[in-house]
Amino acid sequence: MRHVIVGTAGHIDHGKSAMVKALTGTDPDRLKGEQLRGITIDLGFAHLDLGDVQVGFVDVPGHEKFIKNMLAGVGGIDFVLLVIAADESIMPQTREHFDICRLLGVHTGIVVITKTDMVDAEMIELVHDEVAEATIGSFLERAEIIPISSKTGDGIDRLKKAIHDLALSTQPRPSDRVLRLPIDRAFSIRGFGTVITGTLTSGEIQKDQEIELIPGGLKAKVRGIQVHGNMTGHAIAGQRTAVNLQGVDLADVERGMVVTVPNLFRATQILNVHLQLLPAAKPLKNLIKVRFHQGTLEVLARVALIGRDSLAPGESAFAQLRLDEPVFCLHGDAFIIRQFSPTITIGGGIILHPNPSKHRSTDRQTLAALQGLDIDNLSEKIPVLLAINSRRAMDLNELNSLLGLPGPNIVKLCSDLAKSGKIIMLPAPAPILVLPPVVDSLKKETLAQVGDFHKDNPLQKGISREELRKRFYDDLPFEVFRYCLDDLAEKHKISLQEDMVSLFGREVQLTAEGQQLRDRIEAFFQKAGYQAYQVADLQNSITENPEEVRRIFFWMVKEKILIKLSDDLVYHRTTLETIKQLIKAKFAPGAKFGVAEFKELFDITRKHAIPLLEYLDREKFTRRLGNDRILL
Ligand SMILES: Nc1nc2c(ncn2[C@@H]2O[C@H](COP(=O)(O)OP(=O)(O)OP(=O)(O)O)[C@@H](O)[C@H]2O)c(=O)[nH]1
Ligand SMILES: [Mg+2]
Repeated sequence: MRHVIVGTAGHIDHGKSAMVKALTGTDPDRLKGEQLRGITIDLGFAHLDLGDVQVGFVDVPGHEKFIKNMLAGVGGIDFVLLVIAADESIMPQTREHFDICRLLGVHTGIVVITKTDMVDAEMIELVHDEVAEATIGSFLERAEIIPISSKTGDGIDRLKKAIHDLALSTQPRPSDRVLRLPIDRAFSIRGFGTVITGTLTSGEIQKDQEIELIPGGLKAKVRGIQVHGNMTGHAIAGQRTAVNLQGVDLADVERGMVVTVPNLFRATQILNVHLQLLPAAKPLKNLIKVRFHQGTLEVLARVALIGRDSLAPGESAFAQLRLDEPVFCLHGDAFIIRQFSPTITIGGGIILHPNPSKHRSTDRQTLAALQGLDIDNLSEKIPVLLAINSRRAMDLNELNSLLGLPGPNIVKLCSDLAKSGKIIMLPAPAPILVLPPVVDSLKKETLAQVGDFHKDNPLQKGISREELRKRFYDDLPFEVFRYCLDDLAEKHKISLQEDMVSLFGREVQLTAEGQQLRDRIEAFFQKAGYQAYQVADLQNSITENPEEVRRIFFWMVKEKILIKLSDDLVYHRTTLETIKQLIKAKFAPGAKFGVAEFKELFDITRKHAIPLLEYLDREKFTRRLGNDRILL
């Protein structure tokens, strides 16, 4: 079963709505004003069942004042029926609608010549020739041209068959995109609450799923779904869909918002685009204000041309659009711009970056980046998107908020890129993506920093990890820091010990004078033996250069040459070793001894004995049991 959305296009009064009614039996002009005035004001919808093809019609208004509404409908169509009345032939909105379809990337359609009952055969022939000429070089160049009369029913069956055949021969919509349903109508039904409708342009929607409305970020639950008037559990891309939302008020929903999956996308106000100016437009000046249309939304925007002051008719260029309000767009979306006043369509194009960073890049850099994104191959764009990101790493969700691919697809794309070495992908709840040159320069900076630290602090084993991280990796996920350190350690560039980072193979270096002091301090504590000294004793004993003595003393404590049991109790490590050996010689494992015995054995006071015994307990050499110790 194929589902297609077919849009009408064409000048006012050329018979678009009459044609839809002749095809489907449904009058798409549903508003009172429309029926009274005989013109279409807003979008109309109808459904045609052609067996293996289900067609949803989006009927648009032809009046130039309502092009805004036409644009809200044309965004989601698979192909167009360009309607031209036989008695008037090509008129201004015929051209404008045709241009809009071209700019939005509509790639196929059918030309319908209506009102054939009002003219003779020769006239139809003439219109036929005009159409053939006007479509040369466009997506409609090879389109069927079908004359019909909605009044007599002439040609309607032929048109149905053409729609059926074209539906089957057009590419199905890519299913590899996440849910997007740009809202074109919102209303409230008593007993149900808020209902929105729109063309499901990508992905699918399920009953009971949670959705988010962007912009605004409102969350809601899908209470029910209708496709062509029938309740259903889910709807897929290419279907006209009505969704009953639970948890939002009608006042919070409007045309232009998009229904999508929760917690992935953000609205944006700056877009980097490739912009094409129509040949019939006036030259476009830099920073001019325009009306921006994408999906079902319209906002005012300023066009900042990149690297040029103006754009000539028919030309194309890269530009930045600065929008008055936030919108939800993705890389690859097509858009239209219309002149601020009078409102006529002047151009359109493709969004290349929906959320460019605000940092100042030169025009040259921006141009190069945009050229890198203006290509077909999706996987080649990913390193470009990483490179132009203002931060040095991105997580997978952040990347995907620009692309909108389903989870498994984006993971596969990135894993393949990582395998070929084009990016580095680090495991994390949302994998972290970083470019190899970024990691290379981080590692370089890290090595230089560790080296400098050694120079400035010869007595310290190394720089603390945290200090290093803060200095170079503060804006980066922890995974990147760990990856760089682990990689440097693996390559024997650095050593990692506890929380210290040092250059590989580096020993603590003392000057000759420092070495001498170190020896004297060591001798001092060795001489003390079991009668431990205090730090103050040391300062009284070695009086010159107290600052250096302190530094070396603390370094020796860190190196565990000296063991500090408390502020006034410092032992040389060999003394503590001797104590252990003597206890072992005197007692068998499991034997008990008391504080008195211990004091006696080493001829020390209680003041020293207790901290020493507690130290031995901590070392798991002894275990306390009441007032006694058990040798382990
Ligand atoms: N004789 C004849 N009249 C037609 C035919 N198709 C449409 N009309 C008449 O032309 C007028 C306009 O038709 P619509 O279908 O409303 O035209 P439209 O293109 O939808 O107009 P807008 O939506 O306002 O742009 C109506 O009065 C129709 O009855 C046709 O094939 N033959
Ligand atoms: Mg109409």
